[in-house]
Amino acid sequence: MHKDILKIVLIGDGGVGKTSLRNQFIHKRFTNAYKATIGADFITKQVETEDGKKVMLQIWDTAGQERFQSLGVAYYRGADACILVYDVNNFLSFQHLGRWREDFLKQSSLPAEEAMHFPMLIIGNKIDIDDRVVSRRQARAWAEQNSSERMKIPCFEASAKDGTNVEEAFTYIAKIVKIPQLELDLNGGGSSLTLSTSESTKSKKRSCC
Ligand code: G3D
Ligand code: MG
Repeated sequence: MHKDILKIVLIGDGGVGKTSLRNQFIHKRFTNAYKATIGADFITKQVETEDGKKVMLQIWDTAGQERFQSLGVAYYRGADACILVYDVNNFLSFQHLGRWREDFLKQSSLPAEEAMHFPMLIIGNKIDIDDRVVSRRQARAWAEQNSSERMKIPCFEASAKDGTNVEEAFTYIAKIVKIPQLELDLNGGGSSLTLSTSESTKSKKRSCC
């Protein structure tokens, strides 16, 4: 069966830029005007594969409940992938990635076999600020440690402010989610799967570790 709406949850400490990243991806804008989030909500955006298949990304953002150090069962329920966000200028937010990952796996009640291979991607945000304390190497090491044989965690560095790598990261998440229809095509043709948003370019450089 072809699943064409993917629930993607944004996870990470408050202040790392989750809301700003989503705004940049959806509206191509950096703004503070979205601050008063009322409840956890989602926005959908369509991405399109190279061979024309359309996939809807339903991207969930928190309502600030990360301050309680857990996002709750309802937020995580039915997620197809999660994006773990930290701030490259804030070491604690990077250290907390493991805790967020555990919280997700625990609350989503995935069977152990599925939890091991669950699609995840990490974004180190705010690279436009010149005060970095988390290196690419550290991020790569974390991703490797938490990857499984079948599911490698890609890591991106981005800036919600100037847009660097935002579209690339969100689009890439669709690539690592198990979409049976796409897998069939891949197995059959042996082609590589490249995704782009409907209105976007296909030529941007990927900055995944
Ligand atoms: P959150 O949703 O993870 O809690 P927000 O984070 O998106 O609300 O962002 C928290 C603060 O970081 C905001 O600043 C926002 O403008 C800023 N921010 C987010 N992403 C970036 C980025 O890539 N670069 C820079 N320089 N700042 C960013 P305020 O001052 O409004 O709290
Ligand atoms: Mg937010």
